[in-house]
Amino acid sequence: MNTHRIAPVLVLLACGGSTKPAPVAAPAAAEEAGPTADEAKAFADGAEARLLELWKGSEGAHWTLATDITDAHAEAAAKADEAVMAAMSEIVPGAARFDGVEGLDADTARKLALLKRSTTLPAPADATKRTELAGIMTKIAGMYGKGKHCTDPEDESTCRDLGALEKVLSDSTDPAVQLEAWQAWRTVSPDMRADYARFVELGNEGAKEIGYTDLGDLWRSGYDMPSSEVRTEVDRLWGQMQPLYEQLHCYVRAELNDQYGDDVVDPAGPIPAHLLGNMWAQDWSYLYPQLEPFKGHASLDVDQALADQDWDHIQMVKTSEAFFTSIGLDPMPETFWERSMFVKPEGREVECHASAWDVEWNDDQRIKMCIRQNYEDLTVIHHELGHNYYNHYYVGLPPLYRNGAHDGFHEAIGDAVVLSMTPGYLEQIGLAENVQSDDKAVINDQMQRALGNVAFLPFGMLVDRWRWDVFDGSISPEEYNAGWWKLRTELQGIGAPGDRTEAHFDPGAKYHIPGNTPYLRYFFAQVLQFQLHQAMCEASGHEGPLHTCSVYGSEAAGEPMKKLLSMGSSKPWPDALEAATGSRQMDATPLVTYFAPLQGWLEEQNQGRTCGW
Ligand code: X8Z
Ligand code: ZN
Repeated sequence: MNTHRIAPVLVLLACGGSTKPAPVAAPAAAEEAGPTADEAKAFADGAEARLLELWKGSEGAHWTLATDITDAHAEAAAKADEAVMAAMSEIVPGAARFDGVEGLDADTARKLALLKRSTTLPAPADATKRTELAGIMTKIAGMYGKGKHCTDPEDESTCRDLGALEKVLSDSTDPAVQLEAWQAWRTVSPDMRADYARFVELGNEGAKEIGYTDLGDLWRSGYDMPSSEVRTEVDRLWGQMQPLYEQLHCYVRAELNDQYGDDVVDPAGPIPAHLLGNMWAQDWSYLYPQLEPFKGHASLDVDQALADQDWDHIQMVKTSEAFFTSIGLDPMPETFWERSMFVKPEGREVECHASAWDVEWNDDQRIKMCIRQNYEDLTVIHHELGHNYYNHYYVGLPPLYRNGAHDGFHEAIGDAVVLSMTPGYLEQIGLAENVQSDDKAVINDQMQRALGNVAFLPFGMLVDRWRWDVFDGSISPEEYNAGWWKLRTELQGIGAPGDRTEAHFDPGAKYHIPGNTPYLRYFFAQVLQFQLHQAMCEASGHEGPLHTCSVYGSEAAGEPMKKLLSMGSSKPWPDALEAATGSRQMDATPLVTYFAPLQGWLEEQNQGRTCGW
């Protein structure tokens, strides 16, 4: 299980390669004399081979479950997870026995380090607790996947699932109707609360057993820097971008206040969470028609174009793939087209949250989505293919290296391509016409993008801020919801609509919480995608401002991308970032530079307004 599938309940790594299981413990004789470098190498290679088999089993079981949620499939997935966790309980302490051994070759040293941080959920060594933990995880993930709200629980026809409720939020402009849908989705999560608290206990116990202070400490240890420095790194990057976010927030709030009045939107307070067009207020793009800076001026309506030309899901995926091949990357394997789940099937429950997989660990690329005919899903397809391309280009590496340079890189690949979907590109592929490039068109275009990328930033940060606090006990189970809303308000400037109490469990209504997928990756990915875009633009010979660049059709632009992808996690991430971009640091300058025209425009609009909340 790995970062290329986005439901990594247990393990951060992608896998494949050698298949021979090997003993995991260092030989007893070695202990007396002190373990040697050769023994360390044998251990790392053996652990890798053993994990490969287990990961394959788990990946297959999870694919089956996610595409057909049944009790039997949940049980099989839980069993597969249990087997991975049992092996991890041996492997991680086994790897730690080689700490300080001298003369390790670079690969063995790297693999041992990766082994120690290669799980997102270590179980306690106690087998009963392990079974309990695996059961809880498949149970709450299933509650999310099957979640629906029924006005009459006896009558299926009164039920609405997440997709239906999201559509109300994005399409309606009636706050009462939106609020009702927002609240309805949050009826799926209160029942997860007790299980979630138990998961925290067991996960922390497992993390402590393998040498971490808690689960959050383990998650923060995945960035080739001391885990204690990750918070500072996040703060540094957020500091670069915060002024831009605050300007956007200020403008959006003022516009919504104009539209709905003081009773609905406090002109000086947080924006109520149900008004932003997205179930989690993490992406505000659906508000674009209401917020368009220069109304009717050269705006793009890709949703309309997709509908008018009746693009089906295959055309949408083919078009996304064609972008990647245009920059010199390989086509997806034939099996991708045969084995993927592109649309929501009839007659069975599936997990619609989009994900990308290499189920058999041998370039068995697949995506699982419930594709809708709209621009949002066109971008999500690119996002998922970015995962598939990573999987594809590192498939020849040893199993432990089949992963992103860090998890944020895996999330950034497809999104970097989306930055090249400029109005000019959309015109080239027939989804826009009469595109203009004057200042007003630029501001319109930037507004549309900022409502996605910039609005997302504090959300990308806060999901794991909440979990870190939950894992280290600063937020107790009695304060789960209050802690969530405190962060939402402080960081995002988004407020709870109506009374949210501890009878609710609003974090559980976000996929990655019951799915136990770390979220900081998406924050880092926002920063990295602009760095990568900039590097690809430079490689393509682009001249002019960053926001005018599309690398579509430039094989030269594919080179830095391929370099990054084919390194996997074989080297610390600064090496991979340097190979692709020349920089060894995550840096939000390209993002801020990209949005400079919009930021200037927002500052003018917001003059005389009190910003902040
Ligand atoms: O979960 C995802 C992807 C799969 S890795 C669809 N994303 C986050 C989310 O939906 O919350 C992409 C953006 C952030
Ligand atoms: Zn992703």
